[in-house]
Amino acid sequence: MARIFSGIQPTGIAHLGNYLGAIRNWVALQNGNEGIYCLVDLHALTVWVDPEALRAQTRTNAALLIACGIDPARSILFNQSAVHAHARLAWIFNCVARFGWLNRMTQFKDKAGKDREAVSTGLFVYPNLMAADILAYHATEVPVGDDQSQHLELANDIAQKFNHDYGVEFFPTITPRIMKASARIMSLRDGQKKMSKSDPSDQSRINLTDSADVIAQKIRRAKTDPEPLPGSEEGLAQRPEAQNLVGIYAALADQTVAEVLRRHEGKGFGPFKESLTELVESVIRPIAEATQRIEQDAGEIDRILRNGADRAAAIADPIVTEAEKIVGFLQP
Ligand code: AQP
Repeated sequence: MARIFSGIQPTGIAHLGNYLGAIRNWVALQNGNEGIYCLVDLHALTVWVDPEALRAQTRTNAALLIACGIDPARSILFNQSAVHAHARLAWIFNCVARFGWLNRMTQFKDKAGKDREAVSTGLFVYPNLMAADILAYHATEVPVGDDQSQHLELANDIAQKFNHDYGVEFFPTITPRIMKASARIMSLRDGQKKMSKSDPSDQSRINLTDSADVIAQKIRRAKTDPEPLPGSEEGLAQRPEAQNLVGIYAALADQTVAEVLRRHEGKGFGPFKESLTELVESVIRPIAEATQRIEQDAGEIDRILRNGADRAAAIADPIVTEAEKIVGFLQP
């Protein structure tokens, strides 16, 4: 039985990319593993977020995860700030990780853009906190989208350097679990950019709480090209938007891209988008309805998260206390 850790930022509402790249995988991995799933509100603070919105989005995303199939009786579901071990270990990792390592992180470059001087220092050390999230549990399996691969490599570098510097074999090696087929779902407005909660255009993503009408409208307006669908994958080269829509279809239908193309070869995007809309709606409708139901009892969501935090702390506190002993903190 492996210990799995993964997290999602409550910076907005989880979208189809989060679902296909991560959440769907988390649900499946609950069988036969110990799942620890976290609403990473400390990470959310690395860019400005309104406090009331952060609280509300933390509850909504908790409801969404439960609606998607995360079972809080089996898995541990909690919000990161409620377990202090994350911040304690992150500080130690801030002192282990090297500035140059963080400087190479492409997510930082993308998010900071041209105005590096003005972004929070939290955004820069984000990967150290992510390493702490995982290693505070000695988790070894991390199911994430492909966009997080570089951060996981860095987490392993940090673990190794800690072990080496202090002459211990304390932190284990992390294995990323990346579902290649749906690892990177792209924006509906720009096939070169990943679908993201923080994209200013709501038209760029399908939120897991979107109504059928909104889904239909977003897919109808999704950027495409004038060519019909090709019969094989080579025909999708240099057509990022077409590739993205076919990829979403394949991931949701549990088919290969080749199978989807065989079935839709020669069709224009009008009819293909209609089939895709039906498929997306059939997956999202039950999730959105269950989320609405669960959200009506905010007290129950808070109880679930409190209970999850207690269970998480029971695992992480002794591990982080041991790390603190290793680095030489006096524990009177
Ligand atoms: N477009 C995507 N395709 C596949 N997987 C994705 N993930 C995110 N976007 C895609 C995966 O979802 C998990 C949770 O992501 P996150 O909330 O921690 O942060 P993120 O990767 O930065 O996602 P967003 O939506 O782009 O959030 P914002 O805009 O707040 O930064 C991760 O496993 C991620 O790989």
